[in-house]
Amino acid sequence: MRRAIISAVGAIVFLMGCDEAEELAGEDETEVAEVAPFDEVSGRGGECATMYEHWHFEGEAKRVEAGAYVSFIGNLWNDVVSSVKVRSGCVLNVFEHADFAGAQNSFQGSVPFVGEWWNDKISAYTCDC
Ligand SMILES: [Ca+2]
Repeated sequence: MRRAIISAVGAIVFLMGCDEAEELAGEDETEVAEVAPFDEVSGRGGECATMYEHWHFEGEAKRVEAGAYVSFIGNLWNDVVSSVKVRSGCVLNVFEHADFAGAQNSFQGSVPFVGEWWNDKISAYTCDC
């Protein structure tokens, strides 16, 4: 009888250990980045920039190819962009309205916030390296 009790306690301790391990595993980030980060050293990938839904490069990400000439960003992304990362040596030109109309601005480097005025306004863009 005593042996059975000891075994039961041992099993409970073992199970608690498993739960703890599962909890730790559950803390892993499950989000998978849709856009590979720039390789600043090799400059590989042909990316010119990445645009983000939220400031500080959060939310959905949209990859911009070098040489992009996009007169309309698309319904999903229209008036959405809040931060951008532009590859070293490249320039992202943005426009307030479709067909490169309205206000115009250029971004270089890492821009954690495009600014109060440009926030959720970009509708067209070009990107050159
Ligand atoms: Ca707009």
